[in-house]
Amino acid sequence: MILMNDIIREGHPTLRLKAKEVSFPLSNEDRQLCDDLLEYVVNSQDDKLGEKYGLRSGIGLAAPQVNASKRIFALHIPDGENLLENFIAINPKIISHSVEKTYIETGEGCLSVDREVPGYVPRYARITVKALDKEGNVIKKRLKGLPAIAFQHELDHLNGIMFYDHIDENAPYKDIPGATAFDRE
Ligand code: SB7
Ligand code: NI
Repeated sequence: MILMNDIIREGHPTLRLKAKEVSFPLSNEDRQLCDDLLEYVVNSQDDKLGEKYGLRSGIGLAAPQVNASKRIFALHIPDGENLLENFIAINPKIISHSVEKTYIETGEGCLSVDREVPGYVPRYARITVKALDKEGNVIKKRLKGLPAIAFQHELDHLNGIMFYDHIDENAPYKDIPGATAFDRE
């Protein structure tokens, strides 16, 4: 089971690597990694289990964050629409995106970053994505809102990119041309 101590923090070199594609059929090790990532995001959003195991709540977790440089992440976004609930993405890709951008009004956070970094993180407002599931089936989805933002945050982790790389240091709350704010609340 993944606990906070298993999550590497900024400064660890693995977070800056381009993670490796996963091959199929999945090894037992990769299968376990998928399940562990998903278990973390689900448990961390459960008040009781989160408290019991001391988990910081997160809607997503990428393999590099547990020091496994592989193209895998898990997302659990209970939003009624059911688009990214209990979702595991292997070798994920954005196949097309809107011109329009979006950003979370209150900024982003990261389980690998133990500080608040203020500022807008520009993301594509709408994306069409492809990924493989554990059996190697191709999953294709159109995402907007928080699911689209979270998918881009996790995909960045597979490419060694941190959310604050996107923030304008000199003007963190500068207007982003062509962007509509997304209100998480
Ligand atoms: C805000 C938070 C996340 C994604 C998008 C906006 C996920 C935070 C947890 N993670 O560090 C996952 O990489
Ligand atoms: Ni993160």
